[in-house]
Amino acid sequence: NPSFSIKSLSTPTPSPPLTQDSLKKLAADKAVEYVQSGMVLGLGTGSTAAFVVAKLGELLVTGQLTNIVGVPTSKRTQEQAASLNIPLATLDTHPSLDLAIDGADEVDPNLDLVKGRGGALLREKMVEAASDKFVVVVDDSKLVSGLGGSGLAMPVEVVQFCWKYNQIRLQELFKDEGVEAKLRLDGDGKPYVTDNSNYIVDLYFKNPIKDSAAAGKEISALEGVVEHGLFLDMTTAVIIAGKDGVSVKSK
Ligand code: ABF
Repeated sequence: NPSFSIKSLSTPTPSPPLTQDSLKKLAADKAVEYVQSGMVLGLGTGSTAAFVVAKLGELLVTGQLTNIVGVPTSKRTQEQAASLNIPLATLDTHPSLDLAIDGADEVDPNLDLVKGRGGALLREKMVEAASDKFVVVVDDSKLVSGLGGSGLAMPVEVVQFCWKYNQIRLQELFKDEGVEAKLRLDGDGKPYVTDNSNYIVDLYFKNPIKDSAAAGKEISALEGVVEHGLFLDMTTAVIIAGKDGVSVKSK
């Protein structure tokens, strides 16, 4: 199995054309090399993490992996893993995990992350914080020079009670940065409801967040905020698939 002390390595990828899905699968296949029989695993959410879960299912069928237990980070992942007969558990029964593997929305040069555009940030953060190692799988479109710099959402999960009050307070918190705070809606135009029955207020930054640690603390200090999508100092390694191959970065 690969060592986490490897700083960076590249392996050639097969030709020809790599779609974004094939890049995600390449990253997922590499990440699964870190999995050993008997491990308790955090199972991520999103299209890249779904390739990881699918591969784990395959390895169980062929007998190349045995005796693994997965702790899913969303109902979606729970359903996928159950359909592949991956034994499942929760943090209540397995409060310490060996390894979590999950996707991300943004990865900065410090290997800090924005996560949660898929809506699963709370369970992802709980499971990944409980894991000894946390491996992130992305295609290279997720790399940013600073978090919040993609112009896309940085999610904040809030309780439904007086969500608008928190939307206003979040916008106020970052008024100097000109942040827009918007309630996330589902496909029917109704508020998006998380697996934990909360709402999500998405923050849109105009520029990368200057001090993401301070921003995270300030957001968490608001009563009624459940969790935010800044995943700081949590990453063990990031597996990045791009047209030139798969690289592994660790701190
Ligand atoms: C999860 O899925 C989330 O934290 C992140 O929002 C999203 C990434 O999805 P994808 O792999 O489909 O881009 O990892």
